[in-house]
Amino acid sequence: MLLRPLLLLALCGAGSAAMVVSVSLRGSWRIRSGNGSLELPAEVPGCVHSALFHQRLIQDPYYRFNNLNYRWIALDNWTYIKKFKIPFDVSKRRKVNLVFEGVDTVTVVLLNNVPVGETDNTFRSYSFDITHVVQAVNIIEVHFQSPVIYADQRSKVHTHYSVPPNCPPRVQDGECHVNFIRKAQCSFSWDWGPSFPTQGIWKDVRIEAYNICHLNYFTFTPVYDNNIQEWNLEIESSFDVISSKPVLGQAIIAIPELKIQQTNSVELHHGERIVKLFVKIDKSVTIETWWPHGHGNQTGYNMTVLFKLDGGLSFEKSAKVYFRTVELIEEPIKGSHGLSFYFKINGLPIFLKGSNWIPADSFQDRVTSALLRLLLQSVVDANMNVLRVWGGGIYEQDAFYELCDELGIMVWQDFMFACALYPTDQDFMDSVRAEVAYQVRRLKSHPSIITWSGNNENEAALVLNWYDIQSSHLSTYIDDYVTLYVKNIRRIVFEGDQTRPFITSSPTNGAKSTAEGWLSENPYDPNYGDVHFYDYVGDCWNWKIFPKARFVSEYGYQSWPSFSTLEKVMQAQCVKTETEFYRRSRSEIAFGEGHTMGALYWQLNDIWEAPSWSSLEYGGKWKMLHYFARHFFAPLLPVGFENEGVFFIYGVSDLHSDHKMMLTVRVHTWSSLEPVCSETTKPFVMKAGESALLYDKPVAELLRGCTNCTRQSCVVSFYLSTDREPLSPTNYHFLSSPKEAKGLHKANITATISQQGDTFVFHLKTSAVAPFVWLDVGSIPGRFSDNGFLMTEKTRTVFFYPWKPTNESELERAFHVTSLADIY
Ligand code: BMA
Repeated sequence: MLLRPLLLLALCGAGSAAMVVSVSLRGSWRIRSGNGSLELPAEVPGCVHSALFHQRLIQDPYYRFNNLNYRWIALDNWTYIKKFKIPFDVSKRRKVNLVFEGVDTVTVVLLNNVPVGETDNTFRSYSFDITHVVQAVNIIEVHFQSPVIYADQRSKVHTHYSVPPNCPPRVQDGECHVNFIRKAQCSFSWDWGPSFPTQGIWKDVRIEAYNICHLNYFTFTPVYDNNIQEWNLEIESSFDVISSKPVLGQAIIAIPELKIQQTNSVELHHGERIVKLFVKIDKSVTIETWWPHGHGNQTGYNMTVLFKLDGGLSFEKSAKVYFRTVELIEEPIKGSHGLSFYFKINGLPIFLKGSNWIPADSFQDRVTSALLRLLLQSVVDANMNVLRVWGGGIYEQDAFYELCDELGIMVWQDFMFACALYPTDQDFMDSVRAEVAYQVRRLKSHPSIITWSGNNENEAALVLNWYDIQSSHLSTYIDDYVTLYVKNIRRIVFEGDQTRPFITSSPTNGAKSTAEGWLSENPYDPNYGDVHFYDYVGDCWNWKIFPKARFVSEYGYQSWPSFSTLEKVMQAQCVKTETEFYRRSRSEIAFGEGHTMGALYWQLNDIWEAPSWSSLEYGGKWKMLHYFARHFFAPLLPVGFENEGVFFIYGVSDLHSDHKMMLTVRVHTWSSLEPVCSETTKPFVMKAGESALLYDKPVAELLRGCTNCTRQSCVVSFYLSTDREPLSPTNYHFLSSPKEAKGLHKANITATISQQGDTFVFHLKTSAVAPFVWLDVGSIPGRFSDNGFLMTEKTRTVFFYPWKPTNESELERAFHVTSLADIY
């Protein structure tokens, strides 16, 4: 049976020969294994694994050890096949292209048995001229080569020197030489993810036919001219002009809310033509800028650009335009050697609070807009304002960046290179160049993206010699590094976009790395650039082990998903201690170190169900860490810690204005639900965008004032408030390890559940003080307003926000509560 393709007409006088016709080839295809023993239906966009699973030819690839059982899938060479009819007279079209928005990865494309193109890069689009091959009825075949075999072959032909690492650690059961293929680096396995080297047409595919000209791409960037303090808009469009005569017409740009209506004449000559349009926005027009979450609105303006060309041909593009500036400030700091490293958005220094994003699934066809919305909503719900799209995964789909724009999530966008050295052969570099130019063009109009970054940890890998390179060979690898990230990626980024900074690596020393030939001796220098910090040996409840760095773009601890509460305890508390240390270090220099302006823990999300560093489970359920993040990233936060027997509380404010408030400090005994003492400071002014010391008292003195309190029998809580309302979450400080707590009873915690609209109210009652109270409703999707908390009062109300319809009795049946004393 012939499949009926979807026909889309570009805006123009219908029936006109000028019109551009677009035929989607999405939907039903067939796939065939290398030797033809398997042939089955497959959806496009999609991948082979998903097709096999949907046809029940394999189990869920994530089940038990199926990553090993199904290794054969990636080792085979699959073919995607589709027979389709062209629903118009192709002979009347002078140019017909076959366009792939994304192919994963290495293929030869045949149309009617004629090779029409090849692909080798997941991260770019391809357009193949099929004018002389296309017929009324066609067969397209996309012959994939196993990515594992391809990578292996490429590494073998790279004979002059090796490009490490060869293989991932054995425990990961992964594949080798992923650095030789432009595909999600984590698809060959990572330390939190399985090896599923997918094959498939993972994005849209279509046929475009035209006679006169065709709009290849459309992109734009708002640019702020600092000298005259005026916004401009730079719009770039690329046309393929078939007509030998120049095509004349007009480009009409309209942004009604800004009262902009501008008409430019255009004249398109034969060939690939780039049209650049500039819109000067008059100073008298008030523009509301885009702000990160927690700092203001995400105002955007609807823009249409209409190209009205000769012969009734027209192209229209609509987009949302957002205005914001971003600067990366690296300047000397008084009292410290080194340079600052922080971002100013719209001129305001912003502390970046967030985490690192990895692909939400090994199989991208399972990542829906709804899932992205759920995960990204959880980002802002936890008071984060930034995500780093980590370089071992993928450049995310458009919906991801659109949601980040809408929700005010800043994006630190890595290029997709991670924890490896890379070849710089001509064809590898050609592929990378096309990838970078394409991605910059695709993504640069998003205000959410605040910086480009060349790679993940490759500066460190090279200079700290992770791969045991002989020193006599080092210069070759350094040359390759500079060729790839500086002479190519950086150059191409700046050709396409000068509105945001470019960092060569993460971690890096920034300007210092640049000055030292792009590779600093120690990219982890706390006085320059960003650092990554992992320490699984030291006591992570002790803030003294953490680096007082300018910016910490990765740090974290592992935990199990749902089934083990104990691990979650550890992970949440460790990341809390570390993040609070970074936030309180924002305004101070101690022994030359400090002015920390970013804390992005590793990692936000999971690619499958496994123990990992994530705060969200696969599917989006909040771990205890994510509930903690909501508190430790709160805009106004009191942070408590001890130094040399003295208890300190700092206030941290991310607010834009000064506020008058008070600090209340309470001491509770583990054995009673009444605080044993409480003190409230005089009102003081918490300065905007600062951290400041609010309170200090020797612990002995604090305890002396509270009857019978010892470090083991008591715990401290504290919060900021006006005389009417609390302004911050209630934070707490353990005076000894909770496992040494004296007087801590097993708490009997009960809940009555009622419904209020879409929300469920949990009225909790406890018989005793309970640390780390963990409420669980099993597999009912949703999140609580708070969880993992210290319950020092008899009752507490917590809300449950379901993500799917549920009811009281279902929740009652699933409800389970634990606290620390249930585990120890
Ligand atoms: C970081 C990341 C990843 C890794 C994580 C945990 O450095 O860049 O490579 O998954 O550590 O080990």
